Amino acid sequence: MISEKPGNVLLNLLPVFIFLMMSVLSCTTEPPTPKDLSKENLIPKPVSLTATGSSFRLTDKTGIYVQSPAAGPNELTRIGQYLADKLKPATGFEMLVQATGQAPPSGHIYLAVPSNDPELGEEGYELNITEEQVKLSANTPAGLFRGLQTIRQLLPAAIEREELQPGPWEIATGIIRDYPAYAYRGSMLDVSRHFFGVEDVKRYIDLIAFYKMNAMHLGLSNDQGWRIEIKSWPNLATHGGSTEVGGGKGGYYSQEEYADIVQYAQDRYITIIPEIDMPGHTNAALASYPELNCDGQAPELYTGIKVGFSTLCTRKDITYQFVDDVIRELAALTPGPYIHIGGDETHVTATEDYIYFINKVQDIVNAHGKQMAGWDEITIASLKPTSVAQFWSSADHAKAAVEQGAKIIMSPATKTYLDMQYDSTTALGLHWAAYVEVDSAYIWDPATFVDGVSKEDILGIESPLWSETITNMDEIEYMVFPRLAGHAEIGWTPAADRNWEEYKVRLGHHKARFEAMGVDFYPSGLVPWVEAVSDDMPLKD
Ligand code: IFG
Repeated sequence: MISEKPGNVLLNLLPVFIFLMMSVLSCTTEPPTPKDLSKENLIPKPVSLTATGSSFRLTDKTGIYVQSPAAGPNELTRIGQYLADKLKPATGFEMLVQATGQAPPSGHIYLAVPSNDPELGEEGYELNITEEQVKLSANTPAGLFRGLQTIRQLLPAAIEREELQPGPWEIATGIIRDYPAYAYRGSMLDVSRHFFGVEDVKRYIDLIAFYKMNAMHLGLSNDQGWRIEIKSWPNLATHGGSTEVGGGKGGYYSQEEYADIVQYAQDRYITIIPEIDMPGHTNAALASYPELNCDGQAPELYTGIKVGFSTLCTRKDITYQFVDDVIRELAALTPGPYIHIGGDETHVTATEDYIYFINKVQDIVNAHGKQMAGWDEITIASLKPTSVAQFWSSADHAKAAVEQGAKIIMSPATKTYLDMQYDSTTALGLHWAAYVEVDSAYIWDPATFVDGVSKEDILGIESPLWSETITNMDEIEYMVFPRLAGHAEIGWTPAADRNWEEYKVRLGHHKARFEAMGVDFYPSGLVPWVEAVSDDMPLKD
């Protein structure tokens, strides 16, 4: 809105002035600013970093070259375009992305695969920054994508803002070699207790991608809601998805919407793991089809927050027709290797019926080409080594997984449950497991958390957000951040390199990044938060 008052004329000219200043800066022959790469506040902390003291400056002349034998758009140029799109709003630079068969001219960003560097593995990368070039190399496109997040964090926090910023846009020079400690680093969003639309899920995916996570577990069904269209059992979504905790309107994803979420995650090298919780936590399904109930009576829809009161009828044939149809349709929509079948809190299912059920469902999941995942109770059944147990509460169950050769995802409720209140004053969340402040969420090591479970038994770490008390994106962000940044570091950075006193200082510098990304984070009193510096401040418009 152009204001009329003369005093504001200057204000309205400010963006023009900035653009002119930037243009002068960008073609300035000013010597590179000295910068110390070792002073940057990267999360997760990289495995190794060598600083060389100078800086590379992005200008409106900087392009993105992608080493690629094939000219024209391909997966690698798409990754380059992702970076160009991320950098444009704040810098105003239209960065040209082009494929090249040989080393590009100096002054540009260069993305190169394969680098045939075994130490980097599947997701590692090397970032070699000089005054003339930013070269990011990796063995795979996923490794490049992880390295892009480091480039974002090496630029001033203002790079994350949606409106033009003054810059300058300088990246400290040096070499970073980096790769994750665990293959699985994820978060879980419970979209059943309260339903969250596609845009919220996509934002959640963007935020965990920024911290190099690679797995997004979606809690698609529970007592209070069924959230995914199943064409062979349509009432599951239309009736079972028609409400939520507190009696709101609920909702569900059509199969097209679910496929859109899967693609969005895949474009960020994040695997979607869908969960259909069973045989417990099934009131929404039972309310949708009377024939699924042992007594043939469909219960009312449930909008409270009790757990453990429902079960599928584990000795009825139709139950396994239902499971097979659901898994078949879901597997066809899910490129990732896992289908999570829940299995938790089955307080009204007899143990022998539970074991019978889990063993049959494991066969059904495998028959549809997927590996079964489930909460740690599933370990009382006969797990195949391809199945994965998600440890949340029982050390005995975790050890039983090891005995059966099944891998473990570590999600101890006392450390990773993002619905746990920070302390007794937190307005949102629960505290049945513990109050989990930011330090407590960080100060633990998955490899030593359960006696008898070692690093080799662990696939990785996941932080679940249960949504009994969470109703919108701001509330999600308040409970997830900043604790998830610490979980991402636990999944990526070797335990020997992790220390709360050092980490909290780096985290303090992410306030400006949270603010730039519009994340409604919890400003814990335990973290020395740092105000955004001048080049991070938004322009007064
Ligand atoms: N436990 C239940 C969740 C949720 C949680 C809330 C598991 C595996 C308590 N099951 O955690 O459904 O209600 O903190």
